[in-house]
Amino acid sequence: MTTQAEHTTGTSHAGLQAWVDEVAALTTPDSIHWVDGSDGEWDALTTLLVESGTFTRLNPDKKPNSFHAASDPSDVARVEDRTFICSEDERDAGFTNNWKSPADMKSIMTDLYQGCMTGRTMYVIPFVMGHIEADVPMFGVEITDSAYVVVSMKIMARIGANVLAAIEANPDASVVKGLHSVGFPLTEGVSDVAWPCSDTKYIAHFPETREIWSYGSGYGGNALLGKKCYALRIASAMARDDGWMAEHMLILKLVSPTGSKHYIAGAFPSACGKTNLAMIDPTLEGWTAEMVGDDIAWMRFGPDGRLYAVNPEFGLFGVAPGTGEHTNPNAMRTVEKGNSIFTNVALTDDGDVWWEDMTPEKPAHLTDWKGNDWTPESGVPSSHPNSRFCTPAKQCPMMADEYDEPNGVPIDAILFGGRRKTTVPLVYESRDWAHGVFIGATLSSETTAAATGAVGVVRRDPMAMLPFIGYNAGDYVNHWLEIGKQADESKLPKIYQVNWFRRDDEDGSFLWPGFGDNARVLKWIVERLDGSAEAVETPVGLVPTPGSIDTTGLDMSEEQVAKALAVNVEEWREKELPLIEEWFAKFGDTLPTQLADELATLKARLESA
Ligand code: SAT
Ligand code: MN
Repeated sequence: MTTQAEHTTGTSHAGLQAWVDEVAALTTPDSIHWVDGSDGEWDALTTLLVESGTFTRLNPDKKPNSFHAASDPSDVARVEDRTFICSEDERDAGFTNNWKSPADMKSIMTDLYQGCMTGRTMYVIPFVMGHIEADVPMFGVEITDSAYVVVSMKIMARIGANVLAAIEANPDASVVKGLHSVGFPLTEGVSDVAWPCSDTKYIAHFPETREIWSYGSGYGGNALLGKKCYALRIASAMARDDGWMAEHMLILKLVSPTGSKHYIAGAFPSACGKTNLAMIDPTLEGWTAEMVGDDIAWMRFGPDGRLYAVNPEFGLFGVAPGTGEHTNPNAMRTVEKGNSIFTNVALTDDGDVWWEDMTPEKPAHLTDWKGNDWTPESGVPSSHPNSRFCTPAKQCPMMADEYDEPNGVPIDAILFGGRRKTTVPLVYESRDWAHGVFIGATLSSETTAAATGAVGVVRRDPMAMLPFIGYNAGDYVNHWLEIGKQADESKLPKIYQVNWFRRDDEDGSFLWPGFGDNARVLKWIVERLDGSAEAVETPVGLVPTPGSIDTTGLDMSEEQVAKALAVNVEEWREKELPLIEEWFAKFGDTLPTQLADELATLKARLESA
């Protein structure tokens, strides 16, 4: 038996110890701290972060055991142009990723890492994504020089001494190694700042050796290496090799009035209401929803031939602005329980946090995310549009018990959703798995004001994985097709496209109320799975008959529902097809023929319609 005390000094796992020693020799920290994940450690580190000015402790009567952080204004989001897939062969990174050879990237970054932890503590965080009791526990170790990262990782992943003990007990288990530095050494004469970071940033992934090297940023997706870097980019490459799927999906449990349970996974690009759907409060009498996951789903075949999904995360890292009582009461209940970190939101005068649309009425005075006085007349948002709450998933009042199932829940349906003003119906069903893969591979969304660049431009985002596919995008969509071939089609989830955001051509208003009323669409899907709901064949897929969507209690005519469901053949033929052709051309010879065939089928169906 190893004890916790031993863990603070090192590990009996020779390979791991050697790597930690090697990193310490390169980065020259003042001290090394093996993270045990205890509450005492959390107290010590959060106190340290308050003393160093990174954290402001919130009023415990408002948010117990919770903290506010303001980042450097330049370090507020994932940096896609600084994110690299460093496969040996450039082809394996594909057209959706930046690429550098592992040798070149390691040479550049080794120079940056040289002495980069001078004056700092190097933390070693053992973690597991998913359950430690899973058939295949997915271990990782992150080395970081940021205490903010350590405490955020305690919320977002299962970390600590018991994980290290499990790694030591399985010396042959694969362990993803992540190295992170904020890139701000405290050399002679340099004093620390509240949010250390560097203008030089690299987020590098080495899929063949299952390593992640991150430098220069303290922001979530760049620095909490268990999340997008491991659970999506590296895991997608592992999943390709081992016949499973690592996807950017929520997992929802839906219970009907008769008590039947269905599990639904859904992929949505950012700003399409994924978190709100994960925490949906159905407006339909007798229907309840519970959350299993809000961002990432790992799906593997179970012994019964069905696909089982687990949420590999331990916390929620949600966009704060727009989250409020009316849009997502469950998220509000989750953060109110405390034990949370809020980054780049505003502070209220009584030591609480506020962000845009949290409450209909704006507070009279705030300290904004940049530390300036703020009033409703200031004319600028109080919080950064990508400001975040980081909160324990288990605090969510609608968390499903099945979240604790080590091998996950059987998925009945997969949704692909985007934000489209026109063309794409409220919901339609794919004819079969390959057609569903085509729908996912051509998933699109209009850009929003939340990101830089033109607003309202249709951008393709395959399976909502565009920034997260850890290998060649053509191989990735082909892997989806291969998964379908491994299984008995009747056991595979059915695939649906949804679009809550379609507008009326005439007055520009939304054709569908959205939010809790999306449960009406989920109900139709569940009834399709059970074989009771009606659908009509169209060239794009199976669309509900307007009467088969339950509008009880909604002030909506059947004619309006029909508008939301309409397939405009001419619009598809003249506008959508050329966009899909343009998109598929980017895959070059990596486009699977089966998807080229699906496109030809769609074209033929539209032409004969
Ligand atoms: O930016 S993060 O990767 O931390 C979160 C997200 O994009 O969903
Ligand atoms: Mn996400």
